[in-house]
Amino acid sequence: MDDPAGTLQPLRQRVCAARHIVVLTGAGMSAESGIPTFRDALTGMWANVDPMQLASEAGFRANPARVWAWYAERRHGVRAAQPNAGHRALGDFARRLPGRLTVVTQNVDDLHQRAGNTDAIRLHGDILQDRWLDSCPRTMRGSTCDTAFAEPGDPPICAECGNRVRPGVVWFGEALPLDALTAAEQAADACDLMLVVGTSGAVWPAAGLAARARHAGAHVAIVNPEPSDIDADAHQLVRGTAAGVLPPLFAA
Ligand code: BJW
Repeated sequence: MDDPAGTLQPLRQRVCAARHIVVLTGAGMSAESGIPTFRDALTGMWANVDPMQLASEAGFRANPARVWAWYAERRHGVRAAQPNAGHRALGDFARRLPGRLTVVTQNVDDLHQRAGNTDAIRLHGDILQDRWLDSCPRTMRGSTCDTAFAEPGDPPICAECGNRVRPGVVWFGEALPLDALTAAEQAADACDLMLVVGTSGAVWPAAGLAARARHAGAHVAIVNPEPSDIDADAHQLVRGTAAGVLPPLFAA
């Protein structure tokens, strides 16, 4: 969408006039980079699987090899992907006008960072990082889990105590990183414009940030080709894709 009819013009004027903009992104932000969303009916990663089997601690403990393999495949996809025109528009804007834009993302890929939003707030972790599954059971004895090995296809484990390595993402039922959530809430409270891009608004507490920003006085616009669960929290709905809508909105 390069907006020949000028339908984006009023929102572009808000972008130009805003003192501080928050862009809250979800999986749709990276869809045009070739990374599948979760809940889209035909193409989403969860179209045919139970999310709790793949994105919960219980699911990992029940079948670590299956979950590890799913994440390994996704990591491969993330490394192979490139930021799309939407990511680049936000990165260019931040470089041009430092301090005017905060990107808050639910995405676990690194495409915002690679596009130039190096300080993007990550609510749901980082798929390219690992961490130990359990708090280290060896700490009391003065050492820590630090030696990992793995059978092919299995997640690495501590050679001494069997503690497993897991992906560094936030699964259902787990707390979001407190520093990231606090920073996102503060940004939502302080911004005068929030754009919500490519999220179904199905997952909390991220989904609550739009209503929070609106309550604090911001203009809220949702960019999504489809309806989302939080459309009622927005002043404005823009039916388009991230790579189509963001470049004309954030152009120099
Ligand atoms: C395009 C496009 C294009 C397509 N351009 N757009 C309050 C009420 C009810 C439930 C809860 C609540 N508070 C907490 C809960 C429970 C739960 C929750 O929200 N459940 C709901 C499902 C009901 N939340 C949690 O468990 C959270 N933890 C928590 O609250 O802990 C409390 C606690 C406190 C203290 C101690 C302990 C606990 C954690 C949530 C973690 C979410 N994790 C996942 C997986 C991450 C790892 C991984 O990647 O594998 O995060 S789930 C998954 O959903 C992923 C995403 O970040 C997240 C959101 O999905 P997203 O981004 O919206 O994607 P989709 O697929 O849903 O939507 C894509 C959209 O893009 C669609 O709308 C398309 O139309 C659009 N689109 N192409 C623009 N080109």
